[in-house]
Amino acid sequence: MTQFDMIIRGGTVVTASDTINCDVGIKDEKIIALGQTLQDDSARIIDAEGLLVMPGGVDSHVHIDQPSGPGVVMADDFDTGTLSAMCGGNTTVIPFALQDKGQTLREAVEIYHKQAEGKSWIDHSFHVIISDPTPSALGQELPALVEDGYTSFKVYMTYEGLHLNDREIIDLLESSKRHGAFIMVHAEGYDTLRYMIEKLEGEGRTEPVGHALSRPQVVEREATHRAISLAEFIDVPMLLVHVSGREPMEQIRWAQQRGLKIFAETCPQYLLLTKDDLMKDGMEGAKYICSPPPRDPDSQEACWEGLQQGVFKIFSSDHCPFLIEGTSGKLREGDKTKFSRVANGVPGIETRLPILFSEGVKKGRIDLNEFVALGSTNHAKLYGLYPQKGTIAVGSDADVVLWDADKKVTIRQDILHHNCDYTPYEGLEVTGWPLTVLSRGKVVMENGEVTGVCGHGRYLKRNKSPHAASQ
Ligand code: DUC
Ligand code: ZN
Ligand code: ZN
Repeated sequence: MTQFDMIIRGGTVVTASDTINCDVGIKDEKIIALGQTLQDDSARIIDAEGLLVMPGGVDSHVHIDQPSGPGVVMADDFDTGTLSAMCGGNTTVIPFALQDKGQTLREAVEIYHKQAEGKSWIDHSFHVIISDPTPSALGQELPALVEDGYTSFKVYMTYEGLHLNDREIIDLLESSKRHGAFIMVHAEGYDTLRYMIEKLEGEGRTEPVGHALSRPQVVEREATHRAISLAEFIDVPMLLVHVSGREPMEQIRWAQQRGLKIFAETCPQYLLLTKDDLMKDGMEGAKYICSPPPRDPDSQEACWEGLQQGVFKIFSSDHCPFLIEGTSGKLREGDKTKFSRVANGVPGIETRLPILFSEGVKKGRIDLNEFVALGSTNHAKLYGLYPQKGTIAVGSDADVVLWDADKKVTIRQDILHHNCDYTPYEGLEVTGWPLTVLSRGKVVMENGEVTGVCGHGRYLKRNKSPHAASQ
């Protein structure tokens, strides 16, 4: 019997805490040894000389095959979405299962399981979005789902038909505290937003930039503060998703400095895009419509500060892909589509890690270990997947990315594997790119060539978050 199936030889192993030169020994889907010169004549040797050897990325905020309004279809299903994730150096994704009003939470997750079945290239799990917090959803279904490994739930404070009011959020927080669920919040206030949309549309401002004008930072700041206050009121941890700017970031920092267990995430679009992108000619600006909207250079700087200072624990893509061409995507009413009816979201599952590496590590804003923490380890820790996922350690799944830190790539739509028809980062030059990816010990991408198979990915039941309330 061979000791190892595979040895990754001669690379620089980077985890969230250490950078060491060693080999990685893999057997039966797991990492079983880290050592100076591992020997096994019959093992496959992967030469990692000159490369970084890191845990595969964990993208804990992605939308795949999620219904998004009448006639609107997401561009990626589990096949293309997870393929694109894999080619961007990821080995785990956590998409959302959205509960429609009138649906049980269990019915919602079952729909997404069916959509993912046999179609995932890499491992996946699900967060559940609660839009109908009935007594049975909160009293019976939520605890049963937590027991079954669905341990995180997202709430919208924002959209017609999906948003929860304060009392409903309080009830959800209370239930999550009792059952150890971890709550994620989309913090943009429904009422402030409705007011702004009606006002702008009444003035005839229906073009794409109206999206940014309708959601100034105060809309996000107010809701962020309110969400934090409700978490404090019930005494329960909370994570604010896709934080876009200085004002909400400062609310989160304030809460953390007061000792509250408030966690937060930011995303590539808030480092690289601004409101000016939504002002591009004609309907071009619709490509950049996402919520919250991209803001300004000061907010970009604030998001970097948040990443550097630990205000943001995770960096996710919020991949939410809609076609720009045709009428099943962003522009469902063609060039006449009002900003409030443009499908909301940008693609970015494949470009997340290269952007963080190039703009972060290569430009000296974060170090290699912070890169691994923000792109992989902290996601696994927050959402109950660690140490199975998110690190290179004996006993962890052999989910590994071999990264060329010096490879220069110009991001272009035609090099990406998603099914969207554009990238918001067209023409961006990055340094650093994933070359080879292993998912549970299987080489699924080698020197940039896809070698995996659709259907290799498995569903992951998760533990309760170690940060969730009393368990
Ligand atoms: N919220 C998200 O998390 N993603 C896309 C759009 C939205 O509102
Ligand atoms: Zn959201
Ligand atoms: Zn999202």
